[in-house]
Amino acid sequence: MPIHQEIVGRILLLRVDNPPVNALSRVERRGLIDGIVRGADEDIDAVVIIGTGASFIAGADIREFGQPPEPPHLPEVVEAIEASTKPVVAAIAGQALGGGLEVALACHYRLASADARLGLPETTLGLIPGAGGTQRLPRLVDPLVAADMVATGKPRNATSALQIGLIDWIAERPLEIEAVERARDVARQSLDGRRLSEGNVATSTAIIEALAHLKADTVRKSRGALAPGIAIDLIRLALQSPYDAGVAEERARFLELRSSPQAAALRHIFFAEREAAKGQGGAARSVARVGVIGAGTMGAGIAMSVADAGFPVTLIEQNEAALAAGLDRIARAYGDGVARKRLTSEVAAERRANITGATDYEALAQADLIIEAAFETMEVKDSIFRRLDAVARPEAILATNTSYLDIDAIAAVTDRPGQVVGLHYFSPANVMKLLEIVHGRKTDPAVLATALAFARRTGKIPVVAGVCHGFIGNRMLRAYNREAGLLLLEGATPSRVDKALTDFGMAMGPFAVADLSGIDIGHKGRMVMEPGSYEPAAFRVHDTLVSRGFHGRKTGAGFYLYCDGKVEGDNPEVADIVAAARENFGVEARNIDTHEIVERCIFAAAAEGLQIVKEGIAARPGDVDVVFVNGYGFPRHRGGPIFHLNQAGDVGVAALRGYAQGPFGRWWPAADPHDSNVETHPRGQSTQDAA
Ligand code: 3H9
Repeated sequence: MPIHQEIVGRILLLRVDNPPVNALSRVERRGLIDGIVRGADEDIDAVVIIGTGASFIAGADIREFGQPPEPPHLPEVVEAIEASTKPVVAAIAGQALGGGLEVALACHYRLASADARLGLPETTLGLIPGAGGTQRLPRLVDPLVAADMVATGKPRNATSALQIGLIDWIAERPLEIEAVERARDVARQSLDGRRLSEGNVATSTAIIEALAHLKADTVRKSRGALAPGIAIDLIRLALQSPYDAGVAEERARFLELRSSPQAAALRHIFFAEREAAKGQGGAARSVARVGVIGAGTMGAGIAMSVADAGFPVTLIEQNEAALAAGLDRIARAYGDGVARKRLTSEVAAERRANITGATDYEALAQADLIIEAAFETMEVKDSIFRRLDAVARPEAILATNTSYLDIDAIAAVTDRPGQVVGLHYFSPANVMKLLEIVHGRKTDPAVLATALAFARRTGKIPVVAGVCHGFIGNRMLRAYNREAGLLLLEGATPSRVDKALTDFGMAMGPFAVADLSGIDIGHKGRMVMEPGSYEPAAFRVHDTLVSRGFHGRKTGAGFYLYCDGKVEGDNPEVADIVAAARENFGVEARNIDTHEIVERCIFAAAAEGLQIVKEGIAARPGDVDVVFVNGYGFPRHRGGPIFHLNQAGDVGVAALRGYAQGPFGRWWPAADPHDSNVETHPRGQSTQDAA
């Protein structure tokens, strides 16, 4: 039985036992109702709901969302719990998320251990709480706090939960023992005021106005994701309508969203991230000490990311001045985090203290993992890896943060090519979640497993890639940028392309990104590429801008003009440069609609992604989606470029084939989602019926 019943004295313990996270599927829902029925018996004074293992209940079983809902539904379960005539105490260790928190909210008392995390993360899955969460929560905590919790999905720790009134107590003794004692204490007390659905919410015009502001802000930041705004509407409804009306509306909206494409996309990316993080065989070795080479922006960010996870880090620079500048950059970044209230000064000091600077490679002699983040040329990498090979312990793993260079060539300069791996971080490395782990031809499986485990320990979302120019993400980005560049020649403007793509949900448009990162950076990269390995027409405008000194934001002009770092408008020179490029390449300008702009750029990334899978550079399409969502600003609620292409079905495939016939069609790889070599639905997740 997934819900074990046990009687301790006259207290009935209901133990939820559905490893690994005690998600609620049909059997647990049934078991909870049965438990509440048993609790009504005369020999029971009170009921405790507790999880087995490290979690209370991590929510509804997400895997069931692909199938028709089966009774008993969670709303029935929570109503039964709340209606119990005997007090019910939720004893929360670990996660009480989504439906798990809704169960706890239906209980009459909530006791949590210090490690508890309580939240309603449904919006991150394209849903809203569907079992009374939006209606009970604002009857317990400040409605604005409730609105923030449902909109962001961010969980609260036990201390914060106690502060906002979400729980009654933090356990001071072993959870189960204290829960039974608390249940005994409350057993004879009246349940008046303990059933949240019976309570009212104190409201005011000021609160309603604040909710309206929060909603406007949330909708703007959601980039087209629907659930967060709807969740706030439901909190407002809780303030303005009786509980029954609110909960009926919540259920209706939940069912609507459950079968939406956005929910299917977000489930896809949820499972794809977990699949990508799994090992591919090989036992992980332990990593206790880490070295980082290079204290520039990237190296400093990597050092912080590692130090934040509690590892001692030795940061190496070539000389004292460069080292001091790097350590200063790190100190300022932590100071900034404190000023913005992202962390306390104590935590910042602890993390900062994990980083020690040195200029001598001998300081790396004890490191288990050394991550090189130096200048991006083969000569520099070559010399660093030779030196590392000489000083590092024989079992130490040598990693490079290169974004493009050939890891096999880097490994070949060492006597331990099996110990060499790519760890491609994204900037800022202490913030961005994505980490491409690049395995070379000779990388030992244990080294790969260690890199994956290390990535997870440092809070990253890892994806394994094989060696090719740009690995997974930058290779897809090149295809995406190629189409954006060609669209300029064919008649679009930078601002139209950028707007179409940000309206689609991209965090920024490709030309705004080019200006931000420096148009000269891409230009330099192309200069060392094999001639014929990229489309010159697509980047002629970029290259001409660079030759005229327009490198983007840092020079005050690129595709756009800037004043004090803010966009002032289009750069008027671009139109002439585009006209000249058109003439040069014999391209006629035409009217290009928004649909084509988005389709060309996104499908180009998807097609390249499919090709990457076909070549075995990525293991599965889900990995490709995870990379573009977490490293390149692709809207999560669209599931990634390949998922998006799949959702377009036959129309999408026809469009791909059409582009492959177009004037620059030779750049479109032949792979398409119907290709038998590319399994686009890992783990049996269907994109069409996953809702
Ligand atoms: C909901 O509750 C709707 C209700 O409002 C209304 C209903 C009417 N279901 O992440 P991990 C699996 S919506 C099924 O690697 P961690 C996960 O796939 C739900 N499976 O561990 C993985 O499986 P595998 C609201 C789930 O320790 C394994 O558990 N709840 C679920 O890093 C371990 O997961 C959420 O959104 C689930 N709900 O993190 C919570 N959760 O080993 C979603 C996990 O086969 N979950 N699995 O790959 C999480 O945020 C994290 O998993 C958690 C643990 C923090 C719990």
